[in-house]
Amino acid sequence: HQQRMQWFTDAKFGLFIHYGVYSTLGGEWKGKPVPKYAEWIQRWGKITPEEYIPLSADFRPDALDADAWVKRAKEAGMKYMVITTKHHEGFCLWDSDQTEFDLGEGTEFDRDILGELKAACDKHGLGFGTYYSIIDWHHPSQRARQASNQTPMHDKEGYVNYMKAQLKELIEQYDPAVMWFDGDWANWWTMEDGVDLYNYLRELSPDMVINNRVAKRKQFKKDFGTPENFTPGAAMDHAWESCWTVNHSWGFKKSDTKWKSTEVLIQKLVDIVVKGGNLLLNVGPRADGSWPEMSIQQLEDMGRWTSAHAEA
Ligand code: FUL
Repeated sequence: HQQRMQWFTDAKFGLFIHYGVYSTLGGEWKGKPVPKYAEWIQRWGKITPEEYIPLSADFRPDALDADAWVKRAKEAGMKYMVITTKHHEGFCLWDSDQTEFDLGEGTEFDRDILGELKAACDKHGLGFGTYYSIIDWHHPSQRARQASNQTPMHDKEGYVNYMKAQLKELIEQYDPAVMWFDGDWANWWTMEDGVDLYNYLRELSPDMVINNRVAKRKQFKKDFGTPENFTPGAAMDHAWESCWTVNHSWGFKKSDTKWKSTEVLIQKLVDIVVKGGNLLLNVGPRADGSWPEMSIQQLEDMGRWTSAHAEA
């Protein structure tokens, strides 16, 4: 365990990317900004699956330059990245055999963006990580829950098999160094389910680092803890990574101008590193793959600081 985790605890600083069909809306529905996180717009904007699914046709990452993304991270001092390969909306950023709601059949765009990012990470020496949500608002097992939180989970076994098949695809195609789960709070997801999934992945990829949201995050500590918008007050007896975003929303949101200052971001990095953790700092690209100017600026500013203070 110690040896498997070493590169991760040494890494200290990584790039988080929230990117999906929600990026096409930029946090606005029918001309109006929708409150809260932009990647939750389907829920908070009460968008029906009939309205949401066709939006995937607008998701065309034509301006995505994998090399430029990874270089921005590297120059900021980051050692790995984690990208949302499937957020709660259920859309998959790779051509999955398990669904048509993906960057494959779902759109006319035919580049393998995860493959491009993985290749760029390999080229520049960064670890490549994949975020995968357990909650899936598109999958038939949970689609009805959109309307009411009381609807029982339908065919859980079928959905768990779907997840396992997709995770196997991600591992076989992109060999991620980190698997970053989310959505562990779903009331139908148990500690036992999480431990089973963890063991399944451990066998498929013995060295992959897996976050604690694979099971119930409050009880499960393997492989690392995931405080969100929060930095613990002291060092901990297990590996951990705090995630923060450069503004307020994780996914691209046009109306979100609450950019954190470079000073605040550097203070967070230092505070986290002295306590033995990692900082996973998030950027939300626009649907076409370009980044908001401010986030490019913030990473450049951090790079000036990290390179001046880098250990020999
Ligand atoms: C949360 C999610 O619900 C947010 O949308 C975001 O992905 C954040 C990092 O984790 O649990």
